Amino acid sequence: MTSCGMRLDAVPGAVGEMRDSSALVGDPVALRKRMQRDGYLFLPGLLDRDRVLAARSRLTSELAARGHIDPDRPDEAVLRQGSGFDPVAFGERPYPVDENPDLRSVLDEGALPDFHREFLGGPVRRFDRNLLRARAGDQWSATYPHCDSVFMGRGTPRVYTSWVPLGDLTRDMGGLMVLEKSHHVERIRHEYSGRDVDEYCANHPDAAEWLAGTKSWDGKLSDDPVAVQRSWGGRWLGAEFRAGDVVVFSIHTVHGSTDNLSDRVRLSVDARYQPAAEPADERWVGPGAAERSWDSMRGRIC
Ligand SMILES: O=C(O)CCC(=O)C(=O)O
Repeated sequence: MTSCGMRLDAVPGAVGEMRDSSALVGDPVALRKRMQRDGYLFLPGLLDRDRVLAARSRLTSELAARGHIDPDRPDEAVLRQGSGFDPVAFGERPYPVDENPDLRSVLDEGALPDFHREFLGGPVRRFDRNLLRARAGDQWSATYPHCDSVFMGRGTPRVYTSWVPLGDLTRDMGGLMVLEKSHHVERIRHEYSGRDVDEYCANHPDAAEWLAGTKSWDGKLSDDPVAVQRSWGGRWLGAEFRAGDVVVFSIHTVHGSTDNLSDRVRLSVDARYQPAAEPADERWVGPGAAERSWDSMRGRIC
């Protein structure tokens, strides 16, 4: 098991399996208690598998049309070497969900919004900005450790991410990993999670560079997942994910992903839900939410 090119399981006890919480669906009190304790809920088979696969199909067709995957086996999404595939340009972008009706249906109808309504105890709002991830190749095979709080912490803290694998992921394809009980680590919460990717120190000499966009922070907790586990304890937890599974986690849960060591493209989407009546981070909702803009930069006295 590697992430960002580093072996996570070199130290005994450093990795483990996510706990299956699907038996708790229908019992919101138990779900909240489990979230409070673990910082995530792994819900295998919660979603309509056929819908998830149909949503995937649209993306693999796009990849095939652009010549990035083997056209004879588009379902497998086997990467064509030298095809110029750029996982960041294709994935890692706000995804226009409306252009993929099956994905829209997964996110807005049935089990997923029902789950969030039950879990949050009332009407929910899905963020308008949803991220597609395509992970493949050496350089972009994983996501570095971070918390979502630094990206979307300007509204209610009751924002929950749903990470949805678009397809069956064998172990060598990697997938989401969460750091066990990291949402309880006070220092992460107060030092790292207190920051915001669009904030700069207005009284520092480099303020103009932040405003011009020549200086920025990418929200990383660290680019070394092994050091993160050693420093903060807990295990990196993962699973072998299938289409139809979902992992829900809090904005204070440290997470990232394991490397995709296979020859196939790993596709997933992350969508966020919060109580409809609570304040929402303006960068993620409403018109223009899809494009992150420097207008959202905020200066503070540091
Ligand atoms: O899919 C991944 O590589 C990581 C996903 C992630 O970081 C997120 O959902 O916030």
